[in-house]
Amino acid sequence: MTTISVSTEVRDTLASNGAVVALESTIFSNLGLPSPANAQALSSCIAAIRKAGAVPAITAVIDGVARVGLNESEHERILGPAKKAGERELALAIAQQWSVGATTVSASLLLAARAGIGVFATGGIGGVHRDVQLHGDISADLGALAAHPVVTVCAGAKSFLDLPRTLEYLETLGVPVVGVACDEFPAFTVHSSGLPIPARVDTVQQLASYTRAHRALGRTGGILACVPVPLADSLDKTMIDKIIEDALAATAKAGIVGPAVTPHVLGAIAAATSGTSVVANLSLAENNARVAAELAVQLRN
Ligand code: PSU
Ligand code: MN
Repeated sequence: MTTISVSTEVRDTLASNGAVVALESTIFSNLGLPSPANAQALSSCIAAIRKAGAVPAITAVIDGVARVGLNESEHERILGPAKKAGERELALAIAQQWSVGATTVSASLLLAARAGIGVFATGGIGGVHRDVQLHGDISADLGALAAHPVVTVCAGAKSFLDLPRTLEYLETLGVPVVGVACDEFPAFTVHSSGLPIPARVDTVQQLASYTRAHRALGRTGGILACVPVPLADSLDKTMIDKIIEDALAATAKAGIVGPAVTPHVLGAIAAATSGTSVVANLSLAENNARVAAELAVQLRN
């Protein structure tokens, strides 16, 4: 039994040392972005990757099969209702034949690594949630970043998380965090969190050199490359901070816990910002896809 099905295009590209960028599917499902922005995000990320000379490899579980690389006719499957599949749910999604399992960052990193893909793009990673001492909620994304030899290109972590603790936790796990033309950890839809990150590169070429050195040392985990949302689409930090406070309070009041927290808070923020958070989300996702594709192209040489 082949556990992971890799598309012909992705397999052939990897075999000929071509550039491939893995993408998650949660961000494109109803759990990540509202319709029709989710479809827009999917097509703009795919277009940005192809334009830069790389091949997109969307990860998902479809009809009980873990997939790396979807055909265009299958895209609509991940745009609709889906069940969230983190790394630990992958085996369950296969064994129980989930119709659509939307892969999170952690699940996508496992699938990318198994397929031999070294670069992955997302919007924002999961992290340590606020008030972690009360509920212990730390995203499985962080452990997966440490476990799989894949560079994740992201716009930092969502600002409703505890960003200082998220950075500390990444340090504990030994995950290198590097700013791409920035000195501070980006806060997803906000250009900067104000928190310094210890490493900076100014070009994708420099990021590729860093990645090669990381690999040459035999490090088994990944690198977190942080690319801030383009300034023109960045949300105002003070405005978003207030909205986040309200969204978190509403989520707690509704008794929402565990994996349902992130989709609920994202939905509340989108509603309260009358869609400007969605515009920022689209912009950063496309930008990350482009940078990831440029990196994948560089890494071929
Ligand atoms: N960022 C978004 N939309 C999302 C997510 C992140 O803008 O849907 C998803 C990603 O798939 C990420 C996941 O891996 O949320 C983290 O969920 P949790 O906090 O439950 O680990
Ligand atoms: Mn969680």
